[in-house]
Amino acid sequence: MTDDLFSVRMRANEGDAHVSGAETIARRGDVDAVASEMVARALDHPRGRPNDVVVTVDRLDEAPRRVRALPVVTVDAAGVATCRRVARRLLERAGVAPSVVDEGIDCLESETAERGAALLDARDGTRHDPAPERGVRVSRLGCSDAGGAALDDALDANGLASTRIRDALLLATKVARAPGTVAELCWSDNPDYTAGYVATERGYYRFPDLKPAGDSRGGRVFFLSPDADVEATVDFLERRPVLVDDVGTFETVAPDAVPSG
Ligand code: WAQ
Ligand code: MG
Repeated sequence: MTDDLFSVRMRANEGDAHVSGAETIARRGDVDAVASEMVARALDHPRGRPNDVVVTVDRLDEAPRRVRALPVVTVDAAGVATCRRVARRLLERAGVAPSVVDEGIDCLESETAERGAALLDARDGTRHDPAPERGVRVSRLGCSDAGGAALDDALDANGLASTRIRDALLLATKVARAPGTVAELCWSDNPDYTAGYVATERGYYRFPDLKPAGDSRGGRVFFLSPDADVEATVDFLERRPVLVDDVGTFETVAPDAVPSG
């Protein structure tokens, strides 16, 4: 089985600037179609006209870990202030110090578009990613056939059928399962997409408005436990293959129902 599975990764640049990237795990017979679809999307990306699209295909050298997708909780809140207040509560509950939540938000609001995520120590905010101008790019993640079908059905049944949400849930699931991570904060750099999420081992908490419409700043921050082995965390995120093979629960909750403490 492993023999037949490949990591497929794409990154596109315009000059030195990152435009887009994508990654999945595909069976040998699907690699060609998956790779050409990634190239087509890269060439037609709203963020820029890449002069450079790199696709990397490599056979997995170990069997993927199989995991269940995080439970999805949509927080029924409106407005950036309310959404950020509840998001902050979740991050603090997961062990992120209040000042480090602010630092995480600053990372997402910085003007430079990174291709990966910032790694911050949850207690003191030390920045741990080896190349902060690039961030850490999570790779080698996908779904099994059964997991992908179950996920698509569940997303559809809950009014969440979207490649963007699907990809984000897969990524957040791998990050939450990584050794040393305690939480993730994300919103898109697409100016029209204001939703974002906080993910912890307990769930993928979606918020409709984590940033104002029209803002083209966004990104990802992974908060690390103070005792994390950073090298092991980065190795897991970049190199250890993970397949989602089952779905979790889906629910919508009022902001006041989101647990704190
Ligand atoms: N590894 C690390 N960081 C990444 C990766 C990756 N594989 N892919 C993207 N990023 C970082 C990078 O800095 C991007 O600029 C940033 O995240 C945003 O990426 O449930 O669409 O693809 O409705 O714009 C949240 C979905 C969507 C909320 C997030 O992110 C919901 C999204 P985008
Ligand atoms: Mg973890």
